[in-house]
Formats: sequence, structure tokens, C-alpha cells
Amino acid sequence: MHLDRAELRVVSLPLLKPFRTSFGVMTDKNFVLLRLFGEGLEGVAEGVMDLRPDFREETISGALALLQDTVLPAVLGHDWVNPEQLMRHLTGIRGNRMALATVEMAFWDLWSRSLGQPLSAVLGGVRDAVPVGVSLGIQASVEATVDSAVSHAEQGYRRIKLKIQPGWDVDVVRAVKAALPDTPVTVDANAAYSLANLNTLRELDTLGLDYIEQPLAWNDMRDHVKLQALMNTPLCLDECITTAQDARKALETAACRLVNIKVGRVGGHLEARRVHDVAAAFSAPVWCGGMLESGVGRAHNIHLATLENFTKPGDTSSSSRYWARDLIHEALETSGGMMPVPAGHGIGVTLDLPFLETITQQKFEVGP
Ligand code: OSB
Ligand code: MG
Repeated sequence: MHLDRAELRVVSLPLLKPFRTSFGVMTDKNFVLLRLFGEGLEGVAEGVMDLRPDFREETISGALALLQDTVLPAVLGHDWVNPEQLMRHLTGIRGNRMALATVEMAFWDLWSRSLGQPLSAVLGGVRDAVPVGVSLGIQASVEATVDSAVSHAEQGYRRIKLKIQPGWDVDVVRAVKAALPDTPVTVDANAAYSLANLNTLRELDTLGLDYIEQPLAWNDMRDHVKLQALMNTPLCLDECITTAQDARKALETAACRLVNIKVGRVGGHLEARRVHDVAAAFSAPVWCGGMLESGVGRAHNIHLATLENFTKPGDTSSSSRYWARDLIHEALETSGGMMPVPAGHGIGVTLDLPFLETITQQKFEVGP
């Protein structure tokens, strides 16, 4: 596959409702959209960097510069036989997994289109719909959270994940568990606790949660080892895992018992598949996380989640929960808690270009 040129945009898509986590509140989803062109075809992906480095350390402005100055010039104007070869060429770039993922994922879309195959088939997926739950942001009240949890369970979502932070944890979990005794419930702290909060974490341990996601610091596996040894509830790491080696170390040291795989966080589909394989070798389940992606990133996530060991419900819920209008033509909607894999070649979705223009804040053409 010869790569001719690229188009980079910064896009801002308004969320239907603000999304509050322990690290802040998001009202618009701002992201980098990359289109790669080659051999008369197009591949597309979105980056999961945020404006501020508040989830992990990467940012939109930093990634834009790296993509324009370093990554895209290294890959445009060349022939690549497969994604492995393209990524081997980029091994000298340290970190910056989200920026690298943006290019790698767009190439997978383009490459699977050139093969006339859905991305899921080229990745080795085994299902045509993936189980999903929802991630509920921090709400104004416990009652509002219970109402939302019940309504999503009634819509068929297979797991309810509650965002928590110190002061917003035990009471809200208790209330949701009381209203939904048979629905799997999990929590995600986005690194808001430390071992100084052990009493609260021990209380959470008694509430029958399926798992606790990223309770401690974003870059600290060591304290998760200590915490997991004191808890019955499995810990699940998100922020801490950016490579398959991270996953191997986390599972080897029992820093966690399962892993949230976000293709955009770990450097692309190849590394996501390696994380998936490492977890399978430890008999640890994985599930597909989300970063409030538009239809482009959401479609990538769904294709990835067709791999065998994605046995727990993921976060790729219906687009209509997030946006009044998405930037793709296809509707990505769940039914009975299952998200169908978009049919067609590549990721199986197409950009609504006139709408995309109206939400584009910056646009750059990059040539070889
Ligand atoms: O930690 O999983 C997370 C959203 C933005 C940043 C981080 C996270 C999340 C979510 C929402 O939990 C998942 C989604 O609905 O896409
Ligand atoms: Mg998380």
C-alpha cells in the first residue's frame, strides 16, 4: 500500500450532556481526525488525546506537532506491505502511544479496505456483535444516578460503570446496587485515590462490584500491587497500561486481574491485540474501553472488540447517547446490549464530509 498524502483536522463535537469524571468535566469532544490517502482509497482514525494532559500525558497540540513534523513525513510517500512493517519503521519513537495509534489505525482501515475485508476479519475477530455496557459520569445527585443506571439497564446494557471520586463513591454504589441487584456494576476512579484512602477502598470492596477500574495513580503499578493484595474485588487497569509489556508486568505482579484495552491508548490495533493475547495467557479477561469517541473511533473499537478474549462488556455504547449528530453516515446503535459490527470494508463507516466541515477548527494537508 503506497501512502500518498494525509489530512489532519482538529474537530470539536458538542456532547449532548456534560461528562464529569474525577479529573474534570467535558462538554465538547475535541480530537484529531486523520485521513490517510493511497491507491485511490482512504483510511480514517481519530486520536484520543485531550486538550489538556489530564487522562494521560499526551495532548492534541503536542500530538499534532509530532504527527506533522515527524510521524507522517516518515510514512508518506512509501510503500508498506502491512501494518507491522509500517509500525516497525516507527519503533524509534518513544511513548506517544496515542499519536502513533492515530496513524496506525488509519492505516489498518485503509489496508483492510484495499484487501476488500472488514477490519474485524483482518484482525482475527470471532463475533459479529460485541457486548456493551455504559459509563455514567458523576451526576448531580445519587437519585439522578440511580435513575440513569436503571434506564440504561432497561435498555439492555450489560454492565453499569459509575465514575467515582473521594466523596462520591460508597453511597452512590450502594444505591445503584440496591436498585439493580442482578446487573454487573463497576466503578472507575480515574486515578483519584491513594493508599491513604484505604478505608474507603475497603468499603467499596464489600459492595459486590464486578471490578474497580484504575483506583490509584495513572503511572503507578506498584501501589496497585499492594492494593490488590488487600482486596477481594478484582482491580482493572486503564491509564497504567500503554503496551503489552505493561500488561504482562501488571498481570505478573497481580497489580490487577483484568485490563481495559483502549486501542487509542496503547498505540494501535497491533499493540491492542498483543495486550489481548498477553491477558489471555494469564487467563485474565479484557474489555474494550472508550474515550467518548466519534463514530470513527467507535467503529475502530467495535472491530477490535470482536477478538476472542474481549469477554466482558465494553464501553462502546450507542452514538445517540453522546451526540445529536455524529460525523459518519451510519448509526452505531446497540440492541439488547449488543453493538453490531459495522458491515463493509475497513471500519465500515463513512465520513459525513459537509457536516465535518462545520465542526472542523483546524485543517492541515500533509504531503510526502
Ligand atoms: O477512563 O474509561 C475512562 C471517558 C473519557 C476518558 C476516560 C474514560 C472515559 C469513559 C467513558 O469512561 C467511556 C465512553 O463512554 O466512551
Ligand atoms: Mg477508565
